[in-house]
Amino acid sequence: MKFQKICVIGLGYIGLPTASTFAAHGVNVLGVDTSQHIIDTLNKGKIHIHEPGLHDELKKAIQSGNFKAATKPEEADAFIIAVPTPFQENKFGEYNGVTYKLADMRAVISATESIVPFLRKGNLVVLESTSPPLTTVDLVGPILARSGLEAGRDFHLAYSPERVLPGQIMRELIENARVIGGVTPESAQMGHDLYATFVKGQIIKTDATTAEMVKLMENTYRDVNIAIANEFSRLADKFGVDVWEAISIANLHPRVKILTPGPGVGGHCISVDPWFLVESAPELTQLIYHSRMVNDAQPHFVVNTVKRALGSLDGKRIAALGLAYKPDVDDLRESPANEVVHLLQSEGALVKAWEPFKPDANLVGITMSPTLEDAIKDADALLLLVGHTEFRRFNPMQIAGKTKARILVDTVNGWDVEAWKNAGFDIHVLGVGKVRNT
Ligand code: SAJ
Repeated sequence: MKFQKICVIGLGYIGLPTASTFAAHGVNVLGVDTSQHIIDTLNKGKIHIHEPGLHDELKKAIQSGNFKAATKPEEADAFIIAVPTPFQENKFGEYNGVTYKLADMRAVISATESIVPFLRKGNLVVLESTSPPLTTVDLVGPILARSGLEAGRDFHLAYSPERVLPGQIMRELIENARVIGGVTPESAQMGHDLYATFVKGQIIKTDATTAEMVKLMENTYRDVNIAIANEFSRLADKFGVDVWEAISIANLHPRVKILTPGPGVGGHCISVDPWFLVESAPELTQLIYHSRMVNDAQPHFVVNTVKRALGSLDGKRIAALGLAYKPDVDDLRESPANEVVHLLQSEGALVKAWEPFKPDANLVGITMSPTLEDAIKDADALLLLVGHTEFRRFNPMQIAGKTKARILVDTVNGWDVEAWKNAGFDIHVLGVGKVRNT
């Protein structure tokens, strides 16, 4: 095997599944993370994130002796960088009066720097972190050159974006098509050979900057399409139309596939990545910018819907069901639900949040309930913010016995209106301009 030992730097939602999958396929993997807590947790065979199938894969990898975790890299045949690229907190770009967010590349920079002392001739370095165009060539390559070795001549350098869907990562890592962009065709080939260890989907070779663009285009395409669904929900509300019904009819057209409206777009990918294109070329990205604005404003539309259901929010007790950024995941990053809770509170509402995937989450300014019962008992309204399967499966009669609330606001079309109505609830669904239960 060409790749007997690899280092995976960054053991989060992407790095850890990737490291575990390589180890399960016979590669000796050193997982690297700057957090000693994460390293200790993993070396004990425990896990710090929730992803179906990951814990089992990791346990297998540890038992086989193929996986260990440490805070520093070692010499290896290949290095994979899978660290986060969030926004900068306090710095923004500006173009023609428009303010835009900027990528914080510090983790990519320090992960790359950590490889420099261990880089050897013939090695492969792959960046997986979603990054602005030209990062591989203009940022990673020059840092690695501090080793005295040149990318494309002495070692191989490639960009290969992860494209897996949280909640289905373990399956999609293996089955999805994978793009490998090399700084040279040889680098792309080496990347191909590395991922062929486990990828069953097509592996497409291209150059590094194209691969970076592909990743950003995919997530931006989704963001723009969710924005139009969210805008349709506001129009439907205005015109007394049920957006869910209208979308399902429109989608019968063979060339139309409208996505789903909701409380907004969250997570660490779709709500972040389009900004990397805006940052790179603000003069060319009006549609992308405005789609971000539409999605970021959707929590305000949720609050208006809640206000219509409850009248004034002042002093009203609201049980917010779900804080994750999407159904059946424990990831609360950039969650629109979080923003909704803050907006409701700013209008005087008393909100208790229940998140079954992270009941003990510590979020500034948000009161978490330890149980569902605690969240809903004294509520004036229940607000469904995430379509977790367990929420969708609620038995309306049972819930009616556990809460004094008789008003529901459903932002994800997750509940059967008739069933809840029969249990005595008045239900308001986001993007439904007429009250559906009349
Ligand atoms: N959402 C909607 N309506 C929809 C679909 C999603 O409001 O119709 C919302 C979700 O509730 C969530 C956000 O958008 O708040 C993003 O969710 P998602 O399921 O669309 O995507 P992510 O962020 O979990 O994963 C995306 C995926 N990209 C694409 O589908 C193009 C995944 O394949 C990528 O690997 C991942 O980003 C990533 O890591 O970049």
